[in-house]
Amino acid sequence: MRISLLCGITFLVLAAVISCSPSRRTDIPSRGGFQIIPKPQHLVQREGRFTITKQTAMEIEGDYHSVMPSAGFLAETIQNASGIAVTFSNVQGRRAKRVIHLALDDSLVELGIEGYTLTVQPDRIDLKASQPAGLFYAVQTLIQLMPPAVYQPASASNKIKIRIPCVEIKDRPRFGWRGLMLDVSRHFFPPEFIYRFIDFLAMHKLNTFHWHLVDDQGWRIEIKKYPKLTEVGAWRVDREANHWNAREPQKPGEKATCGGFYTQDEIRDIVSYATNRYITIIPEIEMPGHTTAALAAYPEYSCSGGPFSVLPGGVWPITDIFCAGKEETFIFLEDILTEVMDLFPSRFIHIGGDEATKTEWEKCPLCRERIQKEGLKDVEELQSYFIRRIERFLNSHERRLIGWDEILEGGLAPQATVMSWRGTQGGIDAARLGHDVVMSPTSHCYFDYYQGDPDVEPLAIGGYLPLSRVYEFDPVPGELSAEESSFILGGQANLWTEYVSTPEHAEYMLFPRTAALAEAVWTLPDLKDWTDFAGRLEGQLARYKAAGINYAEKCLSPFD
Ligand code: TNX
Repeated sequence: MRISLLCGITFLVLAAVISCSPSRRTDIPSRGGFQIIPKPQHLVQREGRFTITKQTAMEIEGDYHSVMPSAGFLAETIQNASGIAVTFSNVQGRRAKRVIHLALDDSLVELGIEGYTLTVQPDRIDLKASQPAGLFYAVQTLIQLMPPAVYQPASASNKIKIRIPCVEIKDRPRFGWRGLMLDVSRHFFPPEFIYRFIDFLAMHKLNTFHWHLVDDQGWRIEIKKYPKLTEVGAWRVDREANHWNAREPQKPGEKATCGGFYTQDEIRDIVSYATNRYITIIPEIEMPGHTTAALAAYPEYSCSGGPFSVLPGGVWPITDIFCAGKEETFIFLEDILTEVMDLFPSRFIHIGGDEATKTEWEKCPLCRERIQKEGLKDVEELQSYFIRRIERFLNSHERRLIGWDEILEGGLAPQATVMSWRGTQGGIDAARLGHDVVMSPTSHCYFDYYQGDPDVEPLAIGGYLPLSRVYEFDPVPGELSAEESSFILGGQANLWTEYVSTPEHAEYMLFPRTAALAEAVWTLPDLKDWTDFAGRLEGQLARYKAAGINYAEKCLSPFD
C-alpha cells in the first residue's frame, strides 16, 4: 500500500469521476472485539457504527500543511478500498454530520507529541492531537477499525463497504524511539521495497527506520565526492549459490555483478516519503570496521593500503578497517558525513562502531604514532579517540552520534547515544553514565534469528527468537532505577540480511514479529498480555494477508 499524498483539489476531481458500483462486498466481521495492534491505552466501546458513504466529507481544523499528511493518507486509504473519494473542507469547529473531522487541539498537550484521541460516533468521527504525528497515529488506529481488506493494494475494482464500530480511544506511546533496522548491504533491496518497508513501519506506529547502508559486502549510498564508493563498493562477485560463510573472494579479473545502490535523488524521495509518515530515517555509516566495501574503492584509507575486494560473504574477524593514524581518513569520513547529513535531516547519525578487530592498528606505524601523540593507552582508546573525533564533527553540525555498544570500550564519547545489542549490559552501563540508550538486544530483537523449527524454517543465521519472546521485550531493564531508566529512549529490532536475499524472505522474517515489537515499544507494560495479543493478532494477520505480506504463518505454534 504505497500511498502518495494528494491535495484536496485532486480529491474533489476524483470524487467527480469515480462512481460507486452497486454490488458492494460486505465487510469481514471482526471476531474477538477490537483487534488493534499495538494495544491503545484507553478504549471504550460504544453502540452503533459509522458507515462511509459517498456523502462522507472530511473536515480539517488547524494548519493545512500539518493536517494534510494524515488527512491525505486516510482519504487515500478510503478511496483505494471503497472507491469513494471523500470531499474536503476547511472548517473551524462547525459540527457537521457524517464527517470525519481531523483537528489539531492544543488542549491535548498532556498526550505528548505522538498521543491522540479518536472518537467514532454513528454520525461523525473525530481525530484529535496536539501535534501532527499524533493525528497520524489516530489515522492508523482508525484504519485498523476498518475491515482488514482495506489494506489491499490500490486497485480500481476495490469496492469494500467500510463500517467502523463506535468507540472512544485515548492513546499515546510509551517510548519515543520505536525502531526497525534494515541491512541493505549484505543484500541490496530495491527502492520499491524500501517504500513498502516504510509503509510497514507506519502501520505498526513505529517512527524510526534505521537504515544500515554500508558494510563489508556492499556500499549502498551514492556519495558525489567519492564516486568509486558505489562504482566499486556497491558490487561484488556473485556467490549467492554458496553458503554465506563459504564464499570464495573475487578472483583477479573477475567481474562483480551482484549488488546495487541508491542514488541521492532516490534517497531524497524516500526521506520525504518517510517524513510524511512521521518516520525518521537514521542512516548508518559504519566505522572503523565493517568497511571492506569502502576500502575496496579507496584502499588508501586502510593501514596496509590494500588491495581489497568487496566481500561476497562472511569473513571473521574483521581486521581490514579504516586507519586511525592518517589525517586523510578523517577528511574522507567527514566529507562522506557531510553529504549524508545533507540527505538525512535526522538528529542522530549512526556510525556503527561494532566488531572492529584492531590487529592492523597494532602493527601500523601511523596508528602507533597517534596513540603516543594523543597519550592513549592502547588500541581500544584509539577507537575511542576515533569516535570522539567523529562525534565532535557531528556535534558541530547540530547532529548527535549513536553507535553500537562497542563504542563504550576505551571510553564513551561525551554526548554519544548507545545502541545496546550484545545483551542489555552495554545499555545499562551507558544509562548509569548518564548517556541515552536504545535497547536492541539479540535476546529479543534479532529478526535474522530462527522463529521456529530450524529443520523446516528457511536457513537463518542461527539463534531462536519466537514471536512470544519478542512480545516479552521490555526496553527498560529491571536493574535500572527510575532516574536511570529515563535515559532509555526506546527499542528497536534489527533485520540483518546475510541469509535474507529477497523482499519476500525479508517479510517472512519481519512478520508478525514486528507486531510484537510494536506493542513492546508502544504499549504500557501493565496493559500487555500475551493471550490477549495472540487474539488480536488474528486481525493483524488478516491485514497482512490483504496487503500481500508474506508473513510467517506458523508464528503462534512454531513447532507444529
Ligand atoms: C552482529 S549487531 C552484527 C552484524 C551481523 C549480526 C548478525 C551488530 C552491531 N553487528 O554485523 O549482521 O550480528 O546477527
